[in-house]
Amino acid sequence: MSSTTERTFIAVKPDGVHRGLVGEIIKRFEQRGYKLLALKMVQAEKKLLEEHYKDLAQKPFYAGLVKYMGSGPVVAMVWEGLQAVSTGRKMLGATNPLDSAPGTIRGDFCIQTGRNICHGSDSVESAEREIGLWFTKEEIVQWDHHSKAWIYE
Ligand code: IDP
Ligand code: MG
Repeated sequence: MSSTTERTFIAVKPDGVHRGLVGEIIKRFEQRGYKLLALKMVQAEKKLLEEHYKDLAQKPFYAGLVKYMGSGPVVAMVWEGLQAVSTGRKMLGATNPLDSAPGTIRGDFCIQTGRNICHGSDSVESAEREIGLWFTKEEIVQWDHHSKAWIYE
């Protein structure tokens, strides 16, 4: 299987921020070897959250999900590297933390689907859409400019 460099949108949800897990989640992506391209703490507007989760608009938990995501600040990030989308999802674990393998972020730190502490894009296309929703172009660093002095390939 070929590996491609991808960008993914990862967010620490309000419960993850509240519980002091921002550093832990960042650490795992850094340690794995992904590059941090953008990072900010946001008290998200309802409109942004509704747009972010628009594919779930028909689900019974949608209103609660938008409320949960707006209940406090979110730490929004863009990470880049080989297969960042699918590997990011593996690192987060299953949506229902009770099904998340130990060793994954959700599998190590939570037990409820409705309070599962982190978000990760589920495809390259949704990553692109989500990055565009949460960040302006100027907020995303261009590591290319520094690559000669940088450790990554
Ligand atoms: P994902 O976050 O693993 O991609 P999605 O199916 O995209 O999972 O759902 C988005 C988020 O909506 C979940 O992370 C979780 O916070 C919430 N969610 C999903 N299913 C339920 C549910 O059955 N009850 C309550 N919240 C849910
Ligand atoms: Mg999803």
